[in-house]
Amino acid sequence: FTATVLGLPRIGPNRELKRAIEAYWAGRIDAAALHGLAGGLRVAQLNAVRAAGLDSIPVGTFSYYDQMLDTAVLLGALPERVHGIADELDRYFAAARGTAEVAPLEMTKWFDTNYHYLVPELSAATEFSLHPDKPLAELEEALALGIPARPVIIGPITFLKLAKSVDGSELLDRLPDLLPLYERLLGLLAAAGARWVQIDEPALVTDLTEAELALVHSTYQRLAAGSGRPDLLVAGYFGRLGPVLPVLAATGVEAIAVDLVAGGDADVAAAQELSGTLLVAGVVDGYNVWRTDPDRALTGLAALGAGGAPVAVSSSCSLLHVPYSLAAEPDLEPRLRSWLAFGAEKIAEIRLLATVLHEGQDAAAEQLDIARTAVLDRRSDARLCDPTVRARLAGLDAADGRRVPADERRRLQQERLQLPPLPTTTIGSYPQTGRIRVARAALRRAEIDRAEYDTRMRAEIAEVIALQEEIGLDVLVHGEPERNDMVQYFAEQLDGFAATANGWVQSYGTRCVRPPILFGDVTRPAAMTVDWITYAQSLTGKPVKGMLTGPVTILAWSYVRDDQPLADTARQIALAIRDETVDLEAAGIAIIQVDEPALRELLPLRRADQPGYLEWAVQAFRLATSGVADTTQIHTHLCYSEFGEIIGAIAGLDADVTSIEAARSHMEVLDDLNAAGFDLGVGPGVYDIHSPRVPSTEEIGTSLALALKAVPAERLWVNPDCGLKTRGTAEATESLRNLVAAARALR
Ligand code: THG
Ligand code: ZN
Repeated sequence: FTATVLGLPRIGPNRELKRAIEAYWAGRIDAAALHGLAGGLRVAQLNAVRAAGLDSIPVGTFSYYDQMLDTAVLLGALPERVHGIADELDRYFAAARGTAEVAPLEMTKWFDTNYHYLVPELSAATEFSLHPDKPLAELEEALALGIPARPVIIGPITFLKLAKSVDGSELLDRLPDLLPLYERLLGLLAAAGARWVQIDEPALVTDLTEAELALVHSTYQRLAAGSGRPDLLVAGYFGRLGPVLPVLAATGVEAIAVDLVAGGDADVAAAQELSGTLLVAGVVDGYNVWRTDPDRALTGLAALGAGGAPVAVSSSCSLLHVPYSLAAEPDLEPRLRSWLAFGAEKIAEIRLLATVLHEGQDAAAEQLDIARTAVLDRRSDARLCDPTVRARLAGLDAADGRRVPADERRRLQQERLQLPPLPTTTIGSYPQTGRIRVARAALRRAEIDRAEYDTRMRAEIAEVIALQEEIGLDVLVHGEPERNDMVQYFAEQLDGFAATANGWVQSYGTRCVRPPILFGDVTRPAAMTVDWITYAQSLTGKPVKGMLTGPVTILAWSYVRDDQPLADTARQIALAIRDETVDLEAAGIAIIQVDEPALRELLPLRRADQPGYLEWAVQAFRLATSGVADTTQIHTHLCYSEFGEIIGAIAGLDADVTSIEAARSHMEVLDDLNAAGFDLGVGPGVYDIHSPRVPSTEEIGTSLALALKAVPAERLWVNPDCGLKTRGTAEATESLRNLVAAARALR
């Protein structure tokens, strides 16, 4: 084949699948209706993709929730606790999101993307068994339409490396038990009519030991040796394959997908040694929204195949990570729009590049010309280079990221704030009430004006402030009723960002986000949060925290520009946040929180690349937070992660107080922080807000006592694990009452 993509989006062009699944959960539609809608979406998509000219089309990247969960089902590896649920679909959703009786699988980040997968739980005792109904059915569905279908499955090495070992056993030791199942599956798919099967092995772009490399070799040699199998395409993506590329090529697999976007040209030299393997060249970025520069792509394609290997044109990774189509964005500013390619447009780019590669430039001269013009036009737009920001950044020196030593700040801040020992606070958001959603919808439909909306949000803030005073918290928040998404909210107010109307991508399960597009130099035309925070502060004598999102998180949750280093973009955002902290301070706000929940997320996959990232990420945070006086207290909040690899960076942030997810790890993170020399204020989350259960005062007291073994009282804060946005008001209130009671008892 000559033109393909590694995977397709699945939520539906208008999030139809999300809505149908949520309707099924709510009991509003039955399983047959859900299956019918899902099948309709798949068939429409397959026909559209074929019409766009791809000659090999991935099937099986559709999912009701997540592809790792699908693989666990395929291999008979759902946890024992859901086995009792008789209905297959309900069992699947129970593993995904839990029920009143059973806990769900954990969820974590899919490599360095903003997608989250469900983590299979495996042990030495897991008995694997093959359940191939889904891949077979989706293959048959596509073949019946005459689609050149290529089933996609997650490979055994990635599956085992990404699963969690519940008994501490080495999961790669289970390869010999899995491989016969993969062999059988390949045979079944071939017998059902699959010419090709794609085996996804993104784990192969991470650092592998020699022993793991040897496993890659033996695994794929074995799968390639089977008879009655389809041709095999092994796909590594999100980075360079490095030493894996020659190893894979020597196994006899027919094709290897190489990511020329995230991996750059790192794999090109090794690819030039090959002549008998089809190289599926990921030259169209599957994780970003920019139109592909055709000349760069063609250069990459030519270099890759220079050794004589056949080359097919592809996306760098699955199109899961980009919105369906620009067709749903008629109102985007036309100039910006001309620089973009979403899913459908990327498929057209791939078709174009494959045509030019095989038939020459004359075969598509007009389209090539349009693409070139757009790429040049983007480079020439003045919004991509704001001399004022550039000059300001050039004029910074190391002192701009530094504050006086932490214990001196602590003394000055305590003098000003007069907080009790073990101060209590919350992370920022309060439950998003029905009233808030109604008001937001009414504003969108222009049923109310901005002034009325602001009045209603102020009423919410007043209520949240009164509630916190009544509960007896020490440091208050305004509750963030006016914010949709903590990144989108700032992107809407900063120059250099554009928002989409319908650019939804799956974050996990049925949850979607609409990442803003960061296209130009970032500037802050006006203060963004000062009115809301000062209003909240006017209602109380207690300190109200200013609430901002940090530069790294804004980057991680946006589509970022690819024409300059991420570090440079981060510093521009940092300056905008810095200006906001200075304005908040001038308005009398004594505590400002700058959240960086995504600090871990952008961590490069390979160790060699990690120190460089952590260096600029920490510098950006310090630039954002060091413009205030020593008497102003900077807080940050981190969540969603294992902090192991970034613990040193957390200390490097130099925030006066860090609130951090800790409840589920039983405060272990505090020992790690101590080991890294961390001596600042810390608020380990004392209960898990992801669960609707109300923690008792005793339970919170026990957590606090545990925390006090690791952290002296003068540095310890008391707070929940994360924001309260997703909780109900009643349970949040009761939990916070217990939290305050536990802190008071300990004082
Ligand atoms: N914002 C952005 N990215 C994120 C998060 C975020 N990535 C990581 C993490 N948080 C993902 N978590 C969520 C949690 C909830 C939702 C999405 C991602 C969610 N979405 C609504 C839905 O799909 O129904 C849509 C929200 C809306 O209408 O704006 O609930 O916080 N950028
Ligand atoms: Zn959090």
